[in-house]
Amino acid sequence: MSRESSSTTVARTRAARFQGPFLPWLLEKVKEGPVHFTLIDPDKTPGAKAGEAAARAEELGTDVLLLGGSTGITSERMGEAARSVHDRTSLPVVIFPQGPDSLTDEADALLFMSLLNSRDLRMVVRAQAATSLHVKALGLEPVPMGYLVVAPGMKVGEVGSADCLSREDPKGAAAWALAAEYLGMKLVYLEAGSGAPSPVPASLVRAARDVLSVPLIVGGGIRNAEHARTLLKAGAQVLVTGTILEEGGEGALGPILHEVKSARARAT
Ligand code: 1GP
Repeated sequence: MSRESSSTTVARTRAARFQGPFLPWLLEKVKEGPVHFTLIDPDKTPGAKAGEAAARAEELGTDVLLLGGSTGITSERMGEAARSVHDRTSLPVVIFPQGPDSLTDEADALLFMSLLNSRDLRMVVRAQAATSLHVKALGLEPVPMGYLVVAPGMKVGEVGSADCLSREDPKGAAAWALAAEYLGMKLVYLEAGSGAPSPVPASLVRAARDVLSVPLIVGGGIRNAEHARTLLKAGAQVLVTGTILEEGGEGALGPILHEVKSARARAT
């Protein structure tokens, strides 16, 4: 079903749909303070469950719904999840891709990312070349993003053959982040890996933020308000959490979002 006909059918029941484009919206929003993205894995939280999880996250105050995971996502699964999130929320829905097979025109945008510190050229640029014409045909908004995996890297570090950035080398992290910006990336993401025992160290976040002009996204292992506070203080402009909501942890997501909103209120 086309986007138009599907949205007409359900217009009376769904919340007002986000009107893109996504990147200019995000850049404006980040100017006014930090924001929060919730990551939902359509493999672990499929179909209507994705919409339910997104609605809970929206109620708590998240700003953007990312759909993605490291393995097992087809474009059909991605499409079902994106539709159900659109049905239940008015949040932007953005694909955080595992690869070329997980794309759908039901989303508002795609993080068109390069895992810059991978040893595998497929992760750096070859998969992107294999996918670009398909992205265009789908009419998906591509958002150029430099993706940098920090130790321990978890599953994405493994699947992505990453030479993980050292947790003890802030200058190294700054150099990679700035290289991403100089290559034209509109966003830079420091990723410790989903389920990481602790988030990206504040020293790396601070060093990267000091040299960047584009927004800095930080994710992986953020579990509580203290983590959020520390990363926001170090200069993270977008915090990403996934696991806590997946594990039914609204109790933990609430305080994290409280930190993000407080930092936002202080910034304006
Ligand atoms: C993964 O950074 C995100 O890409 C989310 O990590 O699941 O640890 O919150 P968590």
